[in-house]
Amino acid sequence: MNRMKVTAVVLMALVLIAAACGNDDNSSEVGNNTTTAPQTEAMSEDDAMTDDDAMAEADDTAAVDSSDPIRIPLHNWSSQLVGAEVVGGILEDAGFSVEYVPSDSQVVYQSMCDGDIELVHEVWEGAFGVAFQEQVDKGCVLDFSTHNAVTREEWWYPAYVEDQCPGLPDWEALNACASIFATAETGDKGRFLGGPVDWLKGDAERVEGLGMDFEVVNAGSAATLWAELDAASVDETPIVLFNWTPNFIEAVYEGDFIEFPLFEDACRTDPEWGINAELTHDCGNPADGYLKTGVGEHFPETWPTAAAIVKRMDFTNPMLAAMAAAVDVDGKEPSEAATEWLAANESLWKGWISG
Ligand code: TMO
Repeated sequence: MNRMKVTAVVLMALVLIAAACGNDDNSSEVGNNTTTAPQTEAMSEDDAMTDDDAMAEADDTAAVDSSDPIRIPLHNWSSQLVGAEVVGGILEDAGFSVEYVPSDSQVVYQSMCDGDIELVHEVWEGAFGVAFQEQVDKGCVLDFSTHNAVTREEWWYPAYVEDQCPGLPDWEALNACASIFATAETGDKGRFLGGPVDWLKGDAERVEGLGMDFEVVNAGSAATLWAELDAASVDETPIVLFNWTPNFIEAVYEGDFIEFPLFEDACRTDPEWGINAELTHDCGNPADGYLKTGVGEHFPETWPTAAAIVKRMDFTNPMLAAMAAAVDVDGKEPSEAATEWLAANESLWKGWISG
């Protein structure tokens, strides 16, 4: 809305200037800033304000950002789906158009590098740190901002499993009772129910690196994880599955993350690091991981105002947990949850727009 008003005012100004210049082609350039010369150059020719200078200046202030839609990925967990439409809703309020693109949550970093996606507002260190950093190191993706939220993504069990497997949350205690997690599918190995394959590549490597008697079975969707947890909880069937925080889970189930050997970056890359000198991944995921916003290098170049707004966006643990709960507990559609979040937090995000 704001932008429409701004555009109208600028259009008026351009019409006046164009009339003065005797050139009525200029109004077509509103919203399209590819041709504007830097203002300093225009001014350096002559101290006096010429009509040409005025036109250049009007263009500078009128049309810095591209009018193309800003492409935001949609992934396969609830806080992200809600947050994507929150980010999009804020940008729309500021006058930009957005497009939502269902995306694989690992491949998206390559897509940003290729200039096909503008931003990822939930870069979780545990799941995506490696894929993200690879593109940041290339220079085509920017490590743009770090949210207030602190994240953890890890093997997790509901509290009743503690009685069935003494010594939890220690990973060696878990491994010692692997057989109680065995199913027809996993034979004499314990079954670890992992997330969809695009979230994490490291579980099977960890089982190997730590020599665990477990087999990783990947759920097809987040909904499968929660359905299995729900079903297991009814009769207290042993279960260990992938979970994370912030999430809706902590408001609904008691339970804990498994404590693996503490994460260090080298654990993922240096076989000699850790208790297994021959293999990587002999450690847990980061226990206090970051949540970042990553953007394609092209984004602040093409949409500088929008990028400045995105940079000010800052999500906390309670915000993300509530976005997830709106969908997974209250059964709302992500767009409905996003609309409600925007209505309830207007002064916060208006501040992100105005700076
Ligand atoms: C990226 N995730 C929060 C699903 O672990």
